[in-house]
Amino acid sequence: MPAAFDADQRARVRGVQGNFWTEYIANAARLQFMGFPRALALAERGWSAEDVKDFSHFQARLTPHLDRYARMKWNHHLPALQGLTERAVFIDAATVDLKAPLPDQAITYTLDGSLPTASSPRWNGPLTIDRSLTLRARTFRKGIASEVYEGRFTREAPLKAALAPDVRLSPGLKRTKVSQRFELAKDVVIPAGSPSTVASVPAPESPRADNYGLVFEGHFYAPVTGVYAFTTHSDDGDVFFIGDRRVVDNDGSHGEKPATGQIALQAGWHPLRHLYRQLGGGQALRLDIQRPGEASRPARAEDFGH
Ligand SMILES: [Ca+2]
Repeated sequence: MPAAFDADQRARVRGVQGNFWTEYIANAARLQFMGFPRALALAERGWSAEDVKDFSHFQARLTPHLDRYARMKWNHHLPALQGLTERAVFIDAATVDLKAPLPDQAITYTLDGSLPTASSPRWNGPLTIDRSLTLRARTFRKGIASEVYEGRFTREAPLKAALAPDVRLSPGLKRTKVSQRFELAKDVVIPAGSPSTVASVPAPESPRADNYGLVFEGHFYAPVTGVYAFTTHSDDGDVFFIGDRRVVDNDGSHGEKPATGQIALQAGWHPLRHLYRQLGGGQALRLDIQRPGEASRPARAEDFGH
């Protein structure tokens, strides 16, 4: 129940309802897949007290329903495969450990890009990958097949650093604003003689403005050799470069949304260029950094030098 409803409005709510729009649903099997067990989740919500939200308890009660669907030969969504990321960059080798939530949910996989079937090789424990490839996997349970999951693994030699790790630079990035409407963030160019300032981290104009571009330039500090992940959140779009490589492409006209890219870097300083473009309406620009073996966190001035 929406928190904004007062007692009178709450008293008028009769129940919950789920709707299907089927213009992109090609057949009955797909309709069943989209509806089950989603319909159970809707019922769970409708019949539960407002403060009761226990997903693990719901999951435990789900299995007999999935068994019933399978007996009736109703297609349905199987609990999601775990352990596969869509894109992974690695230097020497990557280890993948896939898990299916239910004990009798079998996993099959292929490494040549072909569609996994029930007779494809069975997954039995962690797999070490030492070359670039596409891993596709699927789960099977009581005659029902899951959708196909795909992970692209890319082996990369770490990019050589432009400056050694012990070089001292001032924290932050050089920031240049261009008051002009650009079609895309990648089109933002700085007119000759434009003044620049220093920003600790990439961020939009304050207060909010319309029709401008920002360019952040400097170096990124990689404390160790390894794979780094960069996530940008932007409205409208942005593109993030390390050296010549476009690591994150979050360009276009859109509301705030994230995009992530990975790159293998040698320890040291790497040239960085981050382009942002705002048209109108809302605006946002944030950068998160994940160093090798660490959790992703917001960028800090010490991550950069200029
Ligand atoms: Ca906008």
